[in-house]
Amino acid sequence: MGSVTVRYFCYGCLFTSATWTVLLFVYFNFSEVTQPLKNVPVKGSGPHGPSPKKFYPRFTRGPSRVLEPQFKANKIDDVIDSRVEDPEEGHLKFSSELDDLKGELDEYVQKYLPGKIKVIRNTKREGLIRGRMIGAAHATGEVLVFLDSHCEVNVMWLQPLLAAIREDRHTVVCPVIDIISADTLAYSSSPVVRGGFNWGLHFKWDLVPLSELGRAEGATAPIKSPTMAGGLFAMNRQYFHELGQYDSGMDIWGGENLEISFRIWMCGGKLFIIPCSRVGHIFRKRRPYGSPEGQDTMTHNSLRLAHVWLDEYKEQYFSLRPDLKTKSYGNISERVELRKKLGCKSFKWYLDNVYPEMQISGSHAKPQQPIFVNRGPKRPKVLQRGRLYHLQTNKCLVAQGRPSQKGGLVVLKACDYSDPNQIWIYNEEHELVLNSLLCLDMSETRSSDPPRLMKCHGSGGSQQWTFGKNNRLYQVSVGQCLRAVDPLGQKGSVAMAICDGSSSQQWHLEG
Ligand SMILES: *[C@@H]1O[C@H](CO)[C@@H](O)[C@H](O)[C@H]1NC(C)=O
Ligand SMILES: [Mn+2]
Repeated sequence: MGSVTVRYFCYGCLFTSATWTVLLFVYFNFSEVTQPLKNVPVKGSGPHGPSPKKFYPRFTRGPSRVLEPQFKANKIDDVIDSRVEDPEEGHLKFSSELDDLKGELDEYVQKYLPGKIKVIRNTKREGLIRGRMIGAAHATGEVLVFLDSHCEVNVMWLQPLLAAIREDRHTVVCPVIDIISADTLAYSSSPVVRGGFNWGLHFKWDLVPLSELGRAEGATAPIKSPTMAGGLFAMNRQYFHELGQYDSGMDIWGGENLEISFRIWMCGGKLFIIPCSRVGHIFRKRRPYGSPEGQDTMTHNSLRLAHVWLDEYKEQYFSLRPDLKTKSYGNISERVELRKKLGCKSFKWYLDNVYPEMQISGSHAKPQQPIFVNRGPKRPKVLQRGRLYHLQTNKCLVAQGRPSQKGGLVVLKACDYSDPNQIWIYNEEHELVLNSLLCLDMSETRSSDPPRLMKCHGSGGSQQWTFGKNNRLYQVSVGQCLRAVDPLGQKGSVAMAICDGSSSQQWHLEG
């Protein structure tokens, strides 16, 4: 079964925009043929030499159950959380589209994957969290692979994941999540980043610390990741159950990815991103579905996880969201019990050992934590200096007001080659510093805001930018690219957007 099958299946699911799909793959037998990865740059082919070639074990089920050779890959259990449409909300047409899909999906599965795929439909909307638990309950294979519905797997994506799990069954693994454009479905590679979070309990991407990269295996080594993005991962099925699956008190969407990440690390497991495994994913511009009665399920879920897992550090969350201190979050006694039963470590242990980069304020602050200390006495080395030129509009990125004004916006204006206020410095910390004064900064808690000029804090995250393929300017913590909002207009506004390689997202730092 090739990625084509998965692709059309996934497109089908995506088409409804209202279903969450969990695909549980159980693969029995694989070839070891290596194929070039679609559209993925060969990492490590630069100054460090070519990547070492990796070989993966054959995954067979052992002598008790030998499969015919033509039976390549195979069994997909699948769960669809079909949304219950409310005619009063005007979804009637939508609902009929969904019914069409149901028929088509069933037909497709019967025709092309007979006996290999199980479609399980929920009778009411459960949301992705309970949806996955229901799927896992039906699965029979050794490994669960969860993929969002809007994914397309790359070649040789699964073996690297399975190999890591085979080595240690308490290892949970994520592929590198490549980008599929929501508009054109074009596939492009992502930089290798890892998962973090901020005290608003939002997931964010971080650059991988150098200490994680310099191993013998080089670019192919698993990357320890403090958190996972949530939609794509694989783990041993029994381990998933032992570890307490998900918190069934969480609703629909949000926060479950941090909850399971903390639980994995704190309760004796490990979480890795496997750079040799690549899966494309459509980063949607917005979530195409709401929650029942419009509740803020992200907040409800985050509150639950804060009360179960964060110990004294939940104050960090509440200091950002004081309104939530007294908000109810349902009954968490089962999850607290689970934490005890599994003998999990403290959140302090997690912060010290898994995510020491996390900034902590207030009474739990680490001793030497003033924000500039981690930069050390020396200034970061300048890598490049020049104007930040926008190719499509022929304009330069400059401060809207004075370049020394903290919190000021940046806009596109006519380039002036004699104006020092248009000169950016790009340094080894991946900061973009305008006129040697302020850093281009992306709010981590309000990622819909445009970037602003802020005091350089030297702790990465919101101020880390990388230049990548197609001249894109990538913001690490929000995982998005800088673009001109209205390239033909006069205002010159810029904003962050899903990276799609379009001309509005092309930049050049020129000296
Ligand atoms: C919370 O749930 C547990 C079992 O899951 C139950 O024993 C307990 O009574 C519940 N507490 C409240 C306040 O409802
Ligand atoms: Mn997704």
